[in-house]
Amino acid sequence: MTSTSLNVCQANQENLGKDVGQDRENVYKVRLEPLPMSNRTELFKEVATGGRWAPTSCKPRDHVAIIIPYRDRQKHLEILLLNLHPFLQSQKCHYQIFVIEQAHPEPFNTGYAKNIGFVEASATFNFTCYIFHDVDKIPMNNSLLYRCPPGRVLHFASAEDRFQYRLPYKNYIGGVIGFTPDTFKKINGFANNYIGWGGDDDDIFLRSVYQKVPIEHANNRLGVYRVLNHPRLPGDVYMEKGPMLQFAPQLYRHYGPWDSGLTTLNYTLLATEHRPTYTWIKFNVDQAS
Ligand code: NGS
Repeated sequence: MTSTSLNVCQANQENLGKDVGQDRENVYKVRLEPLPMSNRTELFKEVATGGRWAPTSCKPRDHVAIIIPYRDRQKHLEILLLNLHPFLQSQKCHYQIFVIEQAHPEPFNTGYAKNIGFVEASATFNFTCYIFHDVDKIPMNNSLLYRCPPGRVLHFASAEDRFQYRLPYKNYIGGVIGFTPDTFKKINGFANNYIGWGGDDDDIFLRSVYQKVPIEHANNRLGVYRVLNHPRLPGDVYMEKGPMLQFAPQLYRHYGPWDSGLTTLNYTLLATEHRPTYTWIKFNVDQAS
C-alpha cells in the first residue's frame, strides 16, 4: 500500500470527557520510576533516533514539535520521556521531541531556550504545531490532544495536581502551551529578557492579548498534569519580575512585541545530537543580545 492510499489518522480518545471526580490519580496512571533497560528498549523500539515517530498505518494530519527547555533535571527528563512517547503515539501524530539546554554559567532563561527550540526545530521540518513543555509536567489524560488550533494559544496544563486541578490564577498559562508557527511568529515568540526562574509565561499571556491572539485553556477534565517535585537549587536565580510585567501592557499596546523575542535572538549553538529518544540542542546566549 502506498502512503497516498492511507486514511488520515484518528487519535484514540478513550478518556474524552470522562468524569473521574476526585479519582484522577487512580484512573490516569503515570510512570514515575525509570524503567529497566530491557523494558525501555521495548517501549522505545519504534522511536527513530532524535526522538521522532510517525504512524505507519495511517496518514498523520499533524506534525508536532515538542520543545523542552532544560537544565540539570536528568531524572525528570527521563520520567517525562517515558510518559510522553506512549502518550503521543496513542494520538497518532508525527512528532519529534527537542530538548534545549542552556550552558552554564549564565542564569537559565527559559524564554530564550524555547525561542531557540522553535527556530532550530523549524529548520529541520515544517511542523504544524509547536508545544513548549516544562520538563516536570506529566500529562495524565491521553485524550488531551497535543494539537495546535490555528490563530490561538492553547494552554494545555489547565489542571495541575499541585493546584488542585484548577488554574492557580486567572491569567496562568504556564507549564505546557502550544501554537501554530504563524501564531507564534505573530507574537514574536517569548520575551528573551526574563532571566532566571518565572515570568516569561505571564509575559506571553500579555503578548497574546495585545496581538489579539485568543487564549484557550484545555478543558480541566483533559488538561490534567502530575507535577514532579523539585526543590529550588542554590544556583536558581530569581529576579523580581513584577516591574517588567507591570510595564509590559504599555509596551505591547504601543510598540507590539518586537523589542525582544524571536527577532532579537543572538546565540551560539554549541551542540546538536540525535539521541535515541530526543534531539538535544545546547546553546549559549551571546553577551550582546
Ligand atoms: C508565578 C510566576 C510564573 C509561574 C507561576 C507558577 O508567580 O512564571 O508562578 O510557578 N510569575 C512570576 O514569577 C512573575 S511555579 O509554581 O511553577 O514555580 O509559572
